[in-house]
Amino acid sequence: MKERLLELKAEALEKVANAGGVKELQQVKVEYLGKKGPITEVLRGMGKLSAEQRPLIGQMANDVRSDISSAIESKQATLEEAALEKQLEEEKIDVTLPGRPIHAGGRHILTSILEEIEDLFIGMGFAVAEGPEVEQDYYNFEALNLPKGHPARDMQDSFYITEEILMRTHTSPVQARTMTNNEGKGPVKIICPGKVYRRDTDDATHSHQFTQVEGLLVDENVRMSDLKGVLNVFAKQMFGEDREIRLRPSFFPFTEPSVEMDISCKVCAGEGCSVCKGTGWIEILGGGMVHPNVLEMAGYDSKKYTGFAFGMGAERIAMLKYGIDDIRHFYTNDVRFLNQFHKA
Ligand code: 2NL
Repeated sequence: MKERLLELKAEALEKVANAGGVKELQQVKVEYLGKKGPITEVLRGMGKLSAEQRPLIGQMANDVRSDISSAIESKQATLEEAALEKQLEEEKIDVTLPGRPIHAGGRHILTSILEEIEDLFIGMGFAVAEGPEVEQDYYNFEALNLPKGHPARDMQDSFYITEEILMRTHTSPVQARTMTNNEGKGPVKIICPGKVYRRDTDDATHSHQFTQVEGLLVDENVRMSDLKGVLNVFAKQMFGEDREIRLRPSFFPFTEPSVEMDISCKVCAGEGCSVCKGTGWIEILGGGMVHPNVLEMAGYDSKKYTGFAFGMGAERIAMLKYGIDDIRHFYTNDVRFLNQFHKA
């Protein structure tokens, strides 16, 4: 029996030593230490032994079991360590490789310029108001002193949906709506940015859809000098403190008197060049005192309330500020054009 146990031990230890994987090792464990294994078999036959032999063989069998068991355990640890080592080796990453570049998006230049204009007027106490792009004839024309038959609302200049509904041709209807909603009370102090639509043949300076920002201030004692002051702050903050403004008389059906504003040319500092066509001045927006008819139609007493209004094309502002020579660049979305305006 003693020989049999030593034989089993040698056999088992050899198999443990030769086991190439955890699975194989597990099989050896089941084979030798399991309930149906040869050692259990030996223990079962102990009844035939003498009283002196029995404890000796019992002890020996237990020693053999525990020797095999610890051999398996240590082999298991070795195998696991080797497997981990192999995995680490295979999954090694080269931290010195260059990373993949992440192409982060950026704001469209038109969005940036709109935010800049908005922030600037918000800084002077204006609120931002928005309204529908598909508008009623009443708010787009009638309420702005453009009655039916007026030459400035010629069918050919607008996109009509029905006879009474059209794509707004300016953002003024938002202001007409805001005034109407304010029920004849002051102050109204808003800017209205948004898309506008005009039937036009696209070229370098015209687009059938562009972005307008209009401003409106209605209250008691609002004067032309208030308009001039606000626009002077706007021009200097947008284009530089060294810029001068000037107002020239003009005409709009919804303002009286009406003006156009120029800023001094930066390229030639007033001397005259190709950018300002030799005049030293560049036109940037139009405005004036809100026509009494417009105030009255919106429910204001034009003897008590006055107001100023102005409007500008956001594309034109961006073109002047950044030297962009074609309005179509804003809508063609060539990334080489757009990326120029992304910071870092
Ligand atoms: C331009 C000129 C202008 C206005 C817009 C306006 C609005 C109301 C009443 C009176 Cl509710 N006026 N807006 C006034 C003068 C000029 O826009 O060149 N836009 C691109």
